[in-house]
Amino acid sequence: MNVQKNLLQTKEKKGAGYLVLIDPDKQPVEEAVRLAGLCEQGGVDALLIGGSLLFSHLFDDLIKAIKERCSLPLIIFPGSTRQLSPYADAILFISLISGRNPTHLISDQVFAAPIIRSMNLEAISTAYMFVESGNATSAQFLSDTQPLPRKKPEIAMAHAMAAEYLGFKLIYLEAGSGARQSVPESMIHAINNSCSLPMIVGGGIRTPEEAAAKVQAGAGFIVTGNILEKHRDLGLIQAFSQAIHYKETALLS
Ligand code: 1GP
Repeated sequence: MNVQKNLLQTKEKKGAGYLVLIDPDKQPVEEAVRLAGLCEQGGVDALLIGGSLLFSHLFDDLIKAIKERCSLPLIIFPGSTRQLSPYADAILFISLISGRNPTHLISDQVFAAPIIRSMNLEAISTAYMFVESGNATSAQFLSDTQPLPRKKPEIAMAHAMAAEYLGFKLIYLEAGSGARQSVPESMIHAINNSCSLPMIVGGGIRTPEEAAAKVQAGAGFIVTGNILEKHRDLGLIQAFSQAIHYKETALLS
């Protein structure tokens, strides 16, 4: 399976794609497997696995257990170079381009690349940008970088244009897990008008309406994490899927 191609086809067909983040530190393996099953039933398009920290030593076990019970594409969303596994389908190969910390711009990638090659994992080149979100998120603290100011979309736009010229395949606009304020629609809109790369948007998205607003502004993919850890509810997952898959929803109604 070519995961990147699969994601782009999903976006084409459904209008936008729905990704759910499963953080290995936030739940025991059995709970994560159950959540993955609900996601599959509820119309989610792919799962992201990863977290800012990794306390759990069961990363491989978790991925294997989910793979056994769920057929959704499993994509590693690595918080560090320790989050690699040959059992996943792909990895977001991210460079934190909103920051100026060389470790996360290129150094981590140099250490990870040979291992990813030996694991035969599909690497999806992703320009990762933190956006100011009203509170200090773990990812910002741990990466020792400053987020993009939320009221200055032109700075975010310039980063997105640079990402396109540098050859990245995706942009990930991140407010941070548990963010008080999600990425503003005005910023998504500005980037969408100035750059042709598909955009993943996540962090602090708590309702299907909020997800729909991001899609309307130009997000190609929406990520939710925390909200489903709190409410492991099939109805909520379905509501997110319908809000995000606007083309499919329009056809069905
Ligand atoms: C983090 O965007 C994801 O990268 C998910 O954020 O947990 O706030 O939904 P939440």
